[in-house]
Amino acid sequence: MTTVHQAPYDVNARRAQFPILQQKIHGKPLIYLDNAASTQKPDVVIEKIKEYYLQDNANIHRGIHALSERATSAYEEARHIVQRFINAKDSKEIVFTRGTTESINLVASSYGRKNLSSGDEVLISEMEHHSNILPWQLICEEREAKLRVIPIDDKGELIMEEYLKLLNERTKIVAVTHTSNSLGTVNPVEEIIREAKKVGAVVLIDGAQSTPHAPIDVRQMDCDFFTFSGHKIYGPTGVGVLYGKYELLETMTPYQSGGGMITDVTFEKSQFQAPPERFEAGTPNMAGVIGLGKALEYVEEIGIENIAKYESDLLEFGFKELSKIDGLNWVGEASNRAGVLSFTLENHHPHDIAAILDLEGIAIRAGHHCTQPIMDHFKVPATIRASVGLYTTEADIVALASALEKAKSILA
Ligand code: C6P
Repeated sequence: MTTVHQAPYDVNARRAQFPILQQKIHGKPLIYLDNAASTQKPDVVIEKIKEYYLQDNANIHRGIHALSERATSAYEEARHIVQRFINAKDSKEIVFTRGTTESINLVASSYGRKNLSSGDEVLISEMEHHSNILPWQLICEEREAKLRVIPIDDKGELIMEEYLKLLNERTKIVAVTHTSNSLGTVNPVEEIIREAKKVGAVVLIDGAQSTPHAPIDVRQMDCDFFTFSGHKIYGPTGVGVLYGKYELLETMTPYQSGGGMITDVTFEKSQFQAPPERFEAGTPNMAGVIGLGKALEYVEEIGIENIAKYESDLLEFGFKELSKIDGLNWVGEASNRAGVLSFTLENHHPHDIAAILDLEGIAIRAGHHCTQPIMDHFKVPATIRASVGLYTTEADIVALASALEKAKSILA
């Protein structure tokens, strides 16, 4: 469980813990508003990784020597931290992967291949990241199952009546994002899961964009699988998490095979370890996992509820400030939002705006954000997306608004 601190949120103290933020870009102080793509790392995470390489580096689960034992125990400790962070029942339900993309591919490939057959249906939504579309598209094609899509409305919310209509006894898997990376929409996942259970479907929640912004409780949610990426929650790149209910993980065959995931190998037949090791073939990203554990401890220390409250006020402020800009059209106006401000500016391509903002020291993302179906829905090629983190300030938003005005006048 996370700790709640009642002290006022001191964003400047937080900023001071992120060395990368202290630099200038094109002679201007860096304003980093691309957190949905990847967050910056606090010094404690950088130090933890450095300390690992300076003192403990060795392969885990293999060596009978001090370094290997220290590395193994730090790696397994990180698994416990993740378990606590998302309130899983058991640390054996935590599989380390390369990130959300690999976690979803693992489930599609391992659970999907075994449990889907001709005529079955997999249900995703129109607001999914490509990482939560393509693995299902591929496995449905292979298993002759049907991929069905929950539509969204023009506010960027799931149309829940359509969802209920799509659910039926052929629905075997429902895979939806908790929070949209392009729209900021926070989906009613508990209701989605409750309804899916009524038809006996298992549910995967893509938590890439929710985990950094809100408390996660997989037991309360009652999802079967939950995925997130380390680099989006102040941890290192190349590491992520797949949570799966143990009784499901246990039935699944390996996603990859190799060292570290077997109990016995002969040329005739091999036996695999129980989860989570069954799904962690080869030498894992030890430094990454240990760094991720430290990042989650850092977030716990601040209190994820405090971060959520701070960011939610900041987003409200952002919506008000940016709405004053003539020609700005919001893309995504759901009543429950987190993390991102996504919009277009009439007559200007998002890429031109991004290039001018960069000259002002402001990093945002312009593009389709790996969600082309959302762009199709809103009939835009791309959006301008500013995404916040625990170190974003109101001053950053004010600077963004004035840089957008400047960009408009340069391009006019
Ligand atoms: N979205 C963004 O700028 P990986 O790349 O595996 O860490 O995460 C993939 C992914 C899956 N689901 C959602 C909802 C996501 O937002 C992302 C990554 C980044 O929006 C990079 S495209």
